[in-house]
Amino acid sequence: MMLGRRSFVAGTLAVAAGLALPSRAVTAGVTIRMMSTPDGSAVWFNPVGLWLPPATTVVWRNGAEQANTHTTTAYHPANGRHSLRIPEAAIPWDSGYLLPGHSFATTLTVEGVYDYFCRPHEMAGMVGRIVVGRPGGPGARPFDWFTATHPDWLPVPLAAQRAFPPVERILRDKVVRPDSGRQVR
Ligand SMILES: [Cu+2]
Repeated sequence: MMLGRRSFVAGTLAVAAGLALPSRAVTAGVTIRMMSTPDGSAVWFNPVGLWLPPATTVVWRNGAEQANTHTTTAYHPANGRHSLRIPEAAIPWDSGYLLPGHSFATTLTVEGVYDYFCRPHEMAGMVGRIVVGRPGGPGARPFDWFTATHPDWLPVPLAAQRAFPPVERILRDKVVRPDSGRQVR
């Protein structure tokens, strides 16, 4: 299972590199680190908010020095009936469990707001937000936008809601680091 995931990541990066030709530019990748305190009492993505131009490859990395297992999982009904918080036309991703030393990559091409979470740590507020190009789509709507039309979807937990940086701050700062106390690494 892990071997397959590494192969997928390698394949994704190879495709991205192959597309990085003058006629079909793909912006070089950025890395989001999956972090935790050694005892797992605090968990976070760094950066937690990010603005990117379309067609940027994003790599989530769980460092080899880390002690916990994480995922990067798009808010999308295909991922365990979570509510939709990425653009309708975007392909949802789910890294599966990443042990320390493992990474996952995907390329975001559709403009809009992308909210994602870590499966084991969503309730602890381990979530992140990426704005690709101009903000818009379900991720730019209030957290309860779907309750009347899709009552079977799962709401975003309150701790996770509080952890997302506002879209306006991401547009202003481009890179949003976690709050103080989570910046030690
Ligand atoms: Cu996690």
